[in-house]
Amino acid sequence: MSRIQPADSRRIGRRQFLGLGAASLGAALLGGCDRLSEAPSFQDLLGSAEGLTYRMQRLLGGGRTLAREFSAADLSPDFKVNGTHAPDTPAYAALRETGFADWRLRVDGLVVRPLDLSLADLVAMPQRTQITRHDCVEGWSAIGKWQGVPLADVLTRATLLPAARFAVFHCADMYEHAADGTGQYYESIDLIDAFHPQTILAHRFNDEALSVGHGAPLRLRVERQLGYKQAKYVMRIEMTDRLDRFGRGKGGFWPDRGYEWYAGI
Ligand SMILES: Nc1nc2c(c(=O)[nH]1)N[C@H]1C(S)=C(S)[C@@H](COP(=O)(O)O)O[C@H]1N2
Ligand SMILES: [Mo]
Repeated sequence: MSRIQPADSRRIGRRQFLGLGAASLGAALLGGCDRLSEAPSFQDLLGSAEGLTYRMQRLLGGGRTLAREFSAADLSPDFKVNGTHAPDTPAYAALRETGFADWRLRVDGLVVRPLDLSLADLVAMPQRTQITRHDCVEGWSAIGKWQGVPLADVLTRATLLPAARFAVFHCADMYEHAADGTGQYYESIDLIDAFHPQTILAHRFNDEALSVGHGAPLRLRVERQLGYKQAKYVMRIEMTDRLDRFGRGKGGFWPDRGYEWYAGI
């Protein structure tokens, strides 16, 4: 603990970051950390109170600690639908009509090979299932079972360009109340969370196809963070070197409205 002090935050640099993480991080991820620590927005984060939580998890936890997993007996009988219950756009309605047969996940931005993946493509990839607790910032929690494709596998298939530092998730839903045109739901995570083994693109919930309420056809599960990071209705994953060109510049729909970008729990 003594080496981590707020006043010293800007000096937690690349060497300590790499030194502490090197034992457990793979070579590809290590490259990511290196780049991450040099990003201007990452440096800003380190200077803030939120940055302290971020560094605690990243340095003390090495970035690889797992969120607790539960057993089937722990599943919540009611897992609330929160936020958008169904995206209110003609485009989403059309996709829903055909059971998402025409839906494609676009993966682009700072990648070598942009991808367009159908649900069938995603189902054909290696799957991970996990029973975890979802914690909403509004004060409720629920335990659910999620099945999907590790995001790491999708990103490996697309192959990141060296400048990539964040994954931005563009969602299908629009919040009408945003008069400045930033009403589309989006979220973002760094490469450590993107390559974390429990970070999956889920298409099944409690042994059934993901319902529209819970984010059909695909939603993010990033299990060490709060509910609003768990982007539903994911249409596109854009790899980027900076977050200030999305929405109002804070890296997510709720972060743009005052919540922390790094919502670690
Ligand atoms: N696209 C999108 N993703 C979203 C939201 C949303 O409104 N739209 N709400 C967030 C919040 S605040 C929570 S708590 C969870 C709710 O997920 P659930 O409806 O499956 O419980 O989704 C998150 N992801
Ligand atoms: Mo939430």
